[in-house]
Amino acid sequence: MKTGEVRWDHLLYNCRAVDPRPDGRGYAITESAAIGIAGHQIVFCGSMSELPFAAAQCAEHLHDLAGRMVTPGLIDCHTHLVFAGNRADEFELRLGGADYQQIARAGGGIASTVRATRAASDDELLAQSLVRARALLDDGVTCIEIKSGYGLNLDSERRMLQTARRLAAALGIEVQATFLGLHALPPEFSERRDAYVSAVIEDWLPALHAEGLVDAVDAFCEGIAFSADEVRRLFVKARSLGVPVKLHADQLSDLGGAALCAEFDGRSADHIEYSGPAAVAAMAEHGTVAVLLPGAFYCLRETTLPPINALRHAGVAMAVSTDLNPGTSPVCSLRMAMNQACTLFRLTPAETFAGVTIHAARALGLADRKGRLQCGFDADLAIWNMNSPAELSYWIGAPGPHSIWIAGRERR
Ligand code: DI6
Ligand code: FE
Repeated sequence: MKTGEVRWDHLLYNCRAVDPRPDGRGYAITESAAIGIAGHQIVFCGSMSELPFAAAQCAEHLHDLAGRMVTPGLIDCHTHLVFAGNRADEFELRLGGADYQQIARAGGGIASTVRATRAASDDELLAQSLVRARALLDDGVTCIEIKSGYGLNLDSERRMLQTARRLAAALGIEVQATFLGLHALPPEFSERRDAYVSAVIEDWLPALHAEGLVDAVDAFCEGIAFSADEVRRLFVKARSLGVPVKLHADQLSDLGGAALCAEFDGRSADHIEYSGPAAVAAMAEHGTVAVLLPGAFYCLRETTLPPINALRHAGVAMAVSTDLNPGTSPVCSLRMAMNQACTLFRLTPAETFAGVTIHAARALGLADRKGRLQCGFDADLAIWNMNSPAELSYWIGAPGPHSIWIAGRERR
């Protein structure tokens, strides 16, 4: 390459680059840093003094970041943000003394969001969901996972997954769509439980997978939802189709869900408040990420903590996510979940930062190209008016990032 030749599309310089460390111990910080972007990728990340040419000759577009902090774009690896309506009425009932499981058994809960979601038109569903997705982006998020599970019939589950794809296109971000057919038993199957489970496993999953709508499979393994045996059948089918699995596991009770998920080399076991030592050992052995969802813990006033110390000592990667959903976690801010992870679960801010970057990427199978500021990774960045990465977890309701970059393009 000759001196003076323009090589990259963008050079961001005069910044503090903060990368997570996989062990969650501190941060990898580069002062006076520069980040080169070509196409959708990071092609340089290091000290300005290591640039191959004078800054002006490195790239077509130069961006002086005036000392701001740059992190990988945040990743929200567990959301249910596609749905219609909301459940503020149940919030009031719970404050009046009803509990989540009682409301669910009385036909409220997930079933009430299913009614609203089925009734919404495609465009209404997209419009209502876009508001929530935009709120996440405004908070520094550049990659989102979205689950189905409020359709609970083939057509409405398909519409939810298609809405996730339309959201990705509308926002220009990467969205992973997860099929969560085994979320709740829909009313029309209330007397035919086995028929529902079989329809999801034998018919809907293969059909939606064949349509290219399924990036992963999830289920709600719980007393008020589906048993470990039913989930096992689902996972066997998913494996035969080559679809990765993950699980809502051990959230309200210990049905052995996290261990089951690990047994199937699950990408993540999520919630895990009631998981025991065997589950932690299985997750460590199989490299299954623990996705911690403190928003649901907070909203349900749960008191049983996930086994954080055991996970830490076993070296299980811990991700942090919003669980954004209308029932148990109407949390539209990943930084709020970061704060809750520190305050409620006693994660360190450095662990929490790793939990929304490198480990969240791993929970989505994207660890080779998202969640880090490294050459060859996607140019998904968040630029903050902050000095220290601990501020990401510390502030509550503070202004969002100065700007974000997604796939090499600046937003906002
Ligand atoms: N666990 C949860 O916390 C959400 N789904 C799940 O499987 C709750 C979903 C809802 O109440 O709408
Ligand atoms: Fe969830």
